[in-house]
Amino acid sequence: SEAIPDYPVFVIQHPACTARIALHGAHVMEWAPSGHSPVLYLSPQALLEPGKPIRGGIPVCWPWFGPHPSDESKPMHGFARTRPWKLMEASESEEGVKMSFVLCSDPSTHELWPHEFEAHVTVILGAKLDVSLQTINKSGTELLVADALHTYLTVGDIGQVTVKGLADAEYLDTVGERTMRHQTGDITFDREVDRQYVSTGTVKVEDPALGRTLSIEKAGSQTTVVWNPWIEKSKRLGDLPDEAYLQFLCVEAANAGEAVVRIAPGAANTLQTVISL
Ligand code: TA6
Repeated sequence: SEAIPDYPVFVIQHPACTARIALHGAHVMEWAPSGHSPVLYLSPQALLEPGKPIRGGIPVCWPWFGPHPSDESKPMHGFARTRPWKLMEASESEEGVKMSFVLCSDPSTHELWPHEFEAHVTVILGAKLDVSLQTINKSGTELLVADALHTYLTVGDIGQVTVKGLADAEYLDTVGERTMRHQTGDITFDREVDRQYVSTGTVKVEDPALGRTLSIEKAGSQTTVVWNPWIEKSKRLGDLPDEAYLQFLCVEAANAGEAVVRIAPGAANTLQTVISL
C-alpha cells in the first residue's frame, strides 16, 4: 500500500496487468492491461482524502445516483464512494488478481440511509477488468437502490471519439433542461454530454487518437450513463485540470433515473461492468 496514512492503496503488479485500488470506496483507481497504456483515467488532481470522492477510476455510486432524491444535504452519488470498505479476499492466478470488499450498514450509514444492508464489490483484474457491485438486503422491507460503476476511460482526443452501441436508444439528457431524447446514430463529442441511456447492451468506444477500441459490457444494468464535462464544467471542477475533458470519457453501467432496482428482504442484486480492449 502507499504512504498515505489511514488510506491504504493496493498496488497490483501482475503479468496480465498493473492496477491500483483504494480501500476508500473500494475504488479501482487505475488499470492497464499488459502491453497497453492505462485504460482508466485518474485525474492528476484527484483528492485522496477520507470523506472525499476520487476523481477518476471507477467511483462506486450507491445507493443513489446523482443528487439524493429528496435531501440535497446528502452527498452526491450516495455514500459508498466516500468511506472505507473492508478487504474480504485477495487472490492471484495466472489470469490475474481477484479482490473483494464489503461495506456493511452501521449507525453512520443509517443517518444517510435508514436500512440494513451489505454491499460487496468484487474486482477481477487481468487482460480484462471485471467489476461487480452486489447489494444484499438485510432489512425487513423492500430496498430501492440506484447505482452506477462510474467508469472514467482514458481517450486520446475526445473530439475524435465515437461511441457505438446506443443508436436508437432513448435517453435522459441532463444538460440544461432535463429532456428525454432519442439517440440517432453513434455518439460524437463537441459539447458537454451528460446522458442516461435506457440500454442494457454493450458499448464500444472507438479512440483513433490512441488507435484502440474499448468494449464496455455489462449485466444487471438498465442504464448506460455517458458523460464528458467539456470545457466549462472541466474548469469548474477543482480536482480536474482544465484541459482534462480532452482525455477522458465516462461510460457507466448503472441503474439510474426511472430504473431503480427493487430488492426484496433477504434478496440480492448485482451490477457488473467488464472493460476490455
Ligand atoms: O456521470 C454523470 C454525473 O452525474 C455528471 O452529472 C457529473 O456530475 C458526474 O456524474 C460527476 O459527479 P461527481 O459528483 O463525481 O463530480
